[in-house]
Amino acid sequence: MKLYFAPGACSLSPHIVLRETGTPFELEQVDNKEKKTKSGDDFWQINPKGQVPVLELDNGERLTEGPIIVQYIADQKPESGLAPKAGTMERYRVHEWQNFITSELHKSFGPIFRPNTPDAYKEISKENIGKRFDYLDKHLAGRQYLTGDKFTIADAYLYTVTRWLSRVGIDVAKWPNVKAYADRVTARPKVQEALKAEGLS
Ligand SMILES: N[C@@H](CCC(=O)N[C@@H](CS)C(=O)NCC(=O)O)C(=O)O
Repeated sequence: MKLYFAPGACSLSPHIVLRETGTPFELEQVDNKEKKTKSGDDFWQINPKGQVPVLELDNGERLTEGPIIVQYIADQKPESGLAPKAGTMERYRVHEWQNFITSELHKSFGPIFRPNTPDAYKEISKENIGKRFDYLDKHLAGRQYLTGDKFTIADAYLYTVTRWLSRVGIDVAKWPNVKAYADRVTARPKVQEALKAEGLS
């Protein structure tokens, strides 16, 4: 498999899941501004949506959309426990988190990163993000990970977007349980490997 990624972008989530599941893979870095891969390919040809992550399977088929890619990876290695068995309530809990992260967090960061977004809109987005992290801070009290004691694909995603707080000038220390959670995830050996491979540590 090959993962197309941009350092620190949402592709960090499937990158972590590939490592946590012990899946063999290659990385291909994408310049998201120029839409070129490091090997010089036109990224629009690889993903007409022009976005990372893309997972290229060994048969050449390509899968996009981070929350789906991580399910695919985890389902190839059910023994890794990164995603509960399909059809169980535990699995729907993980989906519930994935949907929350993608719709309520991930896409609220986008406009703040864009230089042409009016400042007033950026402030509203930051306020909304703050409210979501207020909720997460309460939820994470007394929990190791989002759904309990086990790290799942939803944690790889939440961790990835939590890292963006500092990029938009929000101090994660405002939410002590989120901060402890982020430190806990950062300390995982496979997460360390992923950060290092993306040049983030
Ligand atoms: N719906 C997509 C969104 C992916 C996405 O937002 N990717 C960002 C990086 S975090 C990107 O590549 N942005 C570049 C662009 O839109 O031009 C998913 O969940 O995978």
